[in-house]
Amino acid sequence: MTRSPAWLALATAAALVPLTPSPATALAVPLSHTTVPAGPATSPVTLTAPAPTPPASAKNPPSSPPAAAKNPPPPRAAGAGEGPEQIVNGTFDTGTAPWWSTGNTTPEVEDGRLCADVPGGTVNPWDVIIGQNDIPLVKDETYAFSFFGTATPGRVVKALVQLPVDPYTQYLSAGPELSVSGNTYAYTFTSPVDLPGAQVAFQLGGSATPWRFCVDDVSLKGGAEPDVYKPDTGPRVRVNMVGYLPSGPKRATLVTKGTEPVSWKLRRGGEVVAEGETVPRGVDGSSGQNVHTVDFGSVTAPGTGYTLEADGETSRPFDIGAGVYRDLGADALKFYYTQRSGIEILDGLRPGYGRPAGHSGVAPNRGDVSVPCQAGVCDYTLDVRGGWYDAGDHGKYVVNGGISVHQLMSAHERARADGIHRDGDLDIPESGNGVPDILDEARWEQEFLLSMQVPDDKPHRGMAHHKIHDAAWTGLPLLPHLDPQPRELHPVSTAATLNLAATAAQAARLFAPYDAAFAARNLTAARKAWAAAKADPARYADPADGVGGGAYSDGDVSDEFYWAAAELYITTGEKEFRDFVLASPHHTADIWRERGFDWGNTAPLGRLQLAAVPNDLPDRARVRQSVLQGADRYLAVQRAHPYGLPYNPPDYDWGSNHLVLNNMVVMAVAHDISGEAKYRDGVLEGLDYVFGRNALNLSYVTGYGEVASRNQHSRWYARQLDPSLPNPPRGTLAGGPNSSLQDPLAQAKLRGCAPQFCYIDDIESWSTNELTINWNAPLAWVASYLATSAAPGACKVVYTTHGRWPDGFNAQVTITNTGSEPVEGWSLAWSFPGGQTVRGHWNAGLSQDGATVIAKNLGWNRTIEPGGSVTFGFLGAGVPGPAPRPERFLLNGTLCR
Ligand code: 9MR
Repeated sequence: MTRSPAWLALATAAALVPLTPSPATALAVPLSHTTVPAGPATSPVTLTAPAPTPPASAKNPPSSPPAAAKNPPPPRAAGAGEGPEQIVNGTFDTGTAPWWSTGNTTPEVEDGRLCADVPGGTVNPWDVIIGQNDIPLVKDETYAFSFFGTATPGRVVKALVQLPVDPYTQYLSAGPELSVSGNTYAYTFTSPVDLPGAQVAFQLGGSATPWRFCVDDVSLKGGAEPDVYKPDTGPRVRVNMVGYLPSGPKRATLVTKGTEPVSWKLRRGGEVVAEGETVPRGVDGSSGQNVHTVDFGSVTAPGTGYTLEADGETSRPFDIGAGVYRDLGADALKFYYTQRSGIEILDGLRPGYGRPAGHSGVAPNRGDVSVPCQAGVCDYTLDVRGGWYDAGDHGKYVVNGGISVHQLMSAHERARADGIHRDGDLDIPESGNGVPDILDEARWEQEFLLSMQVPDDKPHRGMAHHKIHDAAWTGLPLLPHLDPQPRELHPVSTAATLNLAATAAQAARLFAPYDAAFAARNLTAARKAWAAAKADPARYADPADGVGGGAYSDGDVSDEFYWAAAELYITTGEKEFRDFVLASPHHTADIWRERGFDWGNTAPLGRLQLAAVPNDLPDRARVRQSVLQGADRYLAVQRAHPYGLPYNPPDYDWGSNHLVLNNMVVMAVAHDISGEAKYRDGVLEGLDYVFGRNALNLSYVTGYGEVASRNQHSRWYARQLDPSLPNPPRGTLAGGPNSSLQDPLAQAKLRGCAPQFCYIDDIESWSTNELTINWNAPLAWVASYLATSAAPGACKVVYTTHGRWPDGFNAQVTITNTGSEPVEGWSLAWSFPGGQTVRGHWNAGLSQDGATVIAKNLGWNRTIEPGGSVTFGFLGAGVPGPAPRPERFLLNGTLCR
């Protein structure tokens, strides 16, 4: 459950602050000897000894300027607007002087820019440098530093303004990720020292392979105002820009200085349809804003173009309608196809997103058909092609893949009787194969997870490799098939092994009706993984293994054990797994963290599954009750929050949007269990935050709402960097506010942000604005829940198993009409939790498709009068394993409780 620190913080390299300062000093050669009054023209001249800077050096400025300081510049007033340019020849109009470089690269002017071939095979950023010295800095003055840079292929570099001698104190340290097409980067900093001879340096080393760097318009201007980033937050009335369900809560938030109630008006087409007074809520800690709330829940009339007015401001328009989320489920799921590795993405299926297969053994790719381990880790290669790319990088990680594929399968398992996930609904290559597309999509990942399991004849057999990714980080943009990096398998871990056990056990039961062999393969893999994890229960991924891919380390896997045991128990009903579940501390502990659950906190997955999926656990009633307790906690947080957020830690986590959504998953399961409307309302109000009722007035889902995230960090949806590439597809969730600001852009723009403001829709902000498979998964789950969460019908179903024998059973079903109107021409749907199938039947016609059964009246019993019932029965066949009663029944499409 513990986390590694940052993936890229380790990587970006390695970094803003070198962890192991090297004493090595690079030789620097002047680019133009005319300006350097030293040494014979043939021998390199050392101008400076560029080297790393120790951490936090800016706090320890040198006590006196270096002796070389001869002509300190005249002091200037701080903040005096645009100050004078301090860089000499930053536009390279007059050649390369006075820029210098280390001896291992030879900059030249090309098309008006300074360009240089950067050698491969260096280790540290400071092994290759291009710089300029003798730049005066004035204490307390704020400077604006900017440049245009490109890297071919893309690379992270270091851009520094620093002391040119030991201890190389950095006054500005940025780690921009340069792309092939190039970008302008701008930063501000305030100098903590008076220093006549500072250095501007581009540290370019640390790459295994050679690349080309170009830079232009390098500028350092003194006296600039500090760069205060002010997002455009539009009108101060914040609503769900996508809309509100007629049957759901309808709240909005007003940002205002006022502390007294003000009047609000809801308008449609110029007409006032409702009005009232706001409720002052004081200063909200998550935004730092003084806010009021508006409740217009009494309005239920469907319509488009509603606006809400208060305090002289008019909200962005929104709809009220039963269909406002109609496409959300499919859009959130379609995201996975374009994340696929190892297969061509067909433009015909995703116009604008077509691309060749990534990492399928075609140069310049160097994977994933026969991937070796990192040096010293194993002596074999694995074919691990396929799966989904985790995020905006090309890595594939078992722990993150695990929770993602689990949530997709769970969305389907929950709603099989509802029939909302169908074959053909996602436009994927497998559409039309008779299997619901959501399962086909899940299988794409599950096959990859299976391939990460260590073969039987190798050490650590049965365990899963933690991850496979590039040997070094790549820059943006970079389409998957163009990634030239070597790919490596990383060591096995208990966490990855348990993710495999859990998802394979789940896949075994979900694929059984469609592909018995695949189901059996999964069950075998799950059992093997479980045994391997039990035998090696504390093999943790190294938190420092974050170069070229995320670390995803987790030093407590007792929760992964619990989740895997729960899935294995549900699938097999076996005592070993039941006993493990019952003995696990996670089975009874309060596991409902306010911060939500995620790949590193998986106990809630086990608990939710045991509560939601039919099984014979002896304390299942208590387990179900515990979900309501968790949901009540999130409801309480939400009620206290003036933006209606069921998540309110003092600092927001990486990927906070999916943590918000996962808290909503708990509420949704509580609603399924109890039928209490307050839980569904909680889910709906949580969505308001995601779709614009927030401090930034922004929808975090691409294509949803008038103003929405669209520049999520990705190497292939990189339109912000290369107009020939697309933005992320509609239905892509941005990670969202992250108080830790791990990336340089966020650090430059968002410093000091209140939690909700720690977000920027910029492709460079990988710590606030990435997209991932595990973030879209709860969005897809919640959308799928919404499509099946309408108020229950006036009916009750009693399903009784009268007899069970080794390969069969006899069941009777009674439907009671608890309403006041007759039910005409009824049909009843359910799905079998185990591998049950219908054989003979009486008093109703039964048909089965996959696990789902539909029972239809026989004409003579087509009417169920108010208060009346019908009873029918059937003979069923079972497969080995548990065959619990189905629990979810839909009568003519509405749920019976
Ligand atoms: O989402 C991950 C977050 O929970 C971790 O705290 C963070 C540091 O390990 O890593 C995040 O995951 C990133 C991964 O390491 C690499 N691919 C992109 C992921 C999302 O930013």
